[in-house]
Amino acid sequence: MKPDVLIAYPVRPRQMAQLEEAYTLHRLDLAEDKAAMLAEVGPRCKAMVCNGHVTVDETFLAQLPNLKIAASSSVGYDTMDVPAMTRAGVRLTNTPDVLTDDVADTALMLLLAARRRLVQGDRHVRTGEWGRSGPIPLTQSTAGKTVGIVGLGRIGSAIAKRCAALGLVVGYYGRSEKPDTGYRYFADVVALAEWCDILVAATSGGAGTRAIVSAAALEALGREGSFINIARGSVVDEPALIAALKEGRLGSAGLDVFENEPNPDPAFRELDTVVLYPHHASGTEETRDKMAQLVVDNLAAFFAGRALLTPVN
Ligand code: 8YV
Repeated sequence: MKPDVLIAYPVRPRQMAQLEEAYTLHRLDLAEDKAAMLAEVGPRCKAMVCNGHVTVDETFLAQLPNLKIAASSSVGYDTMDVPAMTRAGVRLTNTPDVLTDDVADTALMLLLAARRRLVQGDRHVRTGEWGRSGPIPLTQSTAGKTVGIVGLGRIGSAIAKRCAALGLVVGYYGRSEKPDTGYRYFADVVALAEWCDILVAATSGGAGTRAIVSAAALEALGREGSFINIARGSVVDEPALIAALKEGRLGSAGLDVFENEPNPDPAFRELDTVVLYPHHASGTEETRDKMAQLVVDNLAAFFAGRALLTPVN
């Protein structure tokens, strides 16, 4: 008898085939009537595959009374109530490390694109506007500037390394100082924003970091400053960000994440000074393959009674 596994969000086809081979899959992601499906198969499912877009709260868990493991294809788990999962005896695994390089690369891509107005410049050439009215206005340099990273974890550290290679001076905010890094530490995000030209959010989401990049921090960045977000939309005061961009009090922004995904505030569309990306920092064939394989391997370890590869709780 194959164990029953709920698919709340699918992984890559290659790994879906591996899951299909080992388990009886219940495709909640494809179900028209999700409530009916959960009521029918929920009690049978010992395992679940999900990702960072799936909300796992007490109500959801109550429909999966025999769930023992949730394998998420994401490093972030701010949509999941981990204490409630632990209380319910549900292990959670995520996908750290394998996505670090692509996410850090995306931060740099957004940073350079925002400061050099890549999207505006592309449109300028494409529409023939260059020939009609000459070049776009001058843009903002990056080398020699200061960058402040909010959250110097795995991804933040990878961003810091790339920034240093570009000739940026690196400072960071975190809950505690990491003296071995050689980067300048700030115990306060506003103080970091006052010091730096470019602020990059690389912290995890959730209640503890909600609007940690405040209106005051954005104000401190100023007219030539940039804000880059590859973390979560919740970590910045988004209305304040929109207002600062609109009024030219913030120079530019590069955003991979938003409060309301996949339908961000339409105000962003009107702003030439922001580069938008559809929460796709880990969205490469290579990385999504590795993330999906970790999901498969964590489930295999669980059902074989071995230690989980990347446990959260
Ligand atoms: C994913 C992410 O795009 O890993 C994360 O936390 O935000 C992204 O890598 C998302 O979870 C969908 O899989």
